Amino acid sequence: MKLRIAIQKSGRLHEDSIKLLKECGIDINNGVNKLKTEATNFPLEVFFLRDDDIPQYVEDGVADLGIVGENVVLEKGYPLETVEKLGFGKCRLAIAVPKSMAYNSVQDLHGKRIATSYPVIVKDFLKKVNIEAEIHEISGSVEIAPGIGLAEAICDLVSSGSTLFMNGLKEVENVLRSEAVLVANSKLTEEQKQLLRKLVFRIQAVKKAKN
Ligand code: PRT
Ligand code: ZN
Repeated sequence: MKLRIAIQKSGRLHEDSIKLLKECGIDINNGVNKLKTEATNFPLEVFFLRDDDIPQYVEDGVADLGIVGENVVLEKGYPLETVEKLGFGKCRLAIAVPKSMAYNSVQDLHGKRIATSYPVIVKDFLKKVNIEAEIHEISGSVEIAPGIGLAEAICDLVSSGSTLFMNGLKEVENVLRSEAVLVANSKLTEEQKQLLRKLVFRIQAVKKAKN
């Protein structure tokens, strides 16, 4: 019996995900350009996927575990179990508007068009603050939307803030704080759960050693 874990194939979470497994004493081959690999000293199979696909693979039980940003987990909305926060991939999902726009409160978003790759989370946020705005879903380069007249505001991931700054935007609402998390399929067998506990125990030890 093995646990199957899905991690990002390439991108911001790839390196840190591999590093975490290594720090847990799990030896795997670095898998760029590979679909999957096996750990040599732990019953773990590693799948390399696009981050957006990870929640569904875990939900479908093709993988038992996944490492992915909370932002993606929430947007997809599957009933996965968040087992552990991992302390990397930290960012926030924020609403930003052109620097020149007068902005006093969330009321100023009323009737505006908001461009985002996170329509579900943004819709939820707008409902919570009781604002009616139009959501324009776009899949990339969200920050250029106000400049080309597609929207008056955007909602996108921010870490340093330099992308917003370079595009003449200012951050006005924090919608979500996010970091990479370990998620699990909600129907693991007892045997799988036991292995998962072993893995989580090691992850917690790695985290403790860093504090
Ligand atoms: O190919 P694949 O689909 O797997 O990757 P991807 O391109 O969809 O995702 P990727 O690798 O960019 O990000 C993976 C995860 O990293 C995200 O889902 C977040 O959980 C996390 N993360 C942390 C970030 C950022 N920080 C981040 N800054 N993801 C994206 N960004 C982008 C943001 O969208 C914006 O374009 O970086 C830009 C802003 O950065 P600053 O530093 O200029 O503010
Ligand atoms: Zn992606």
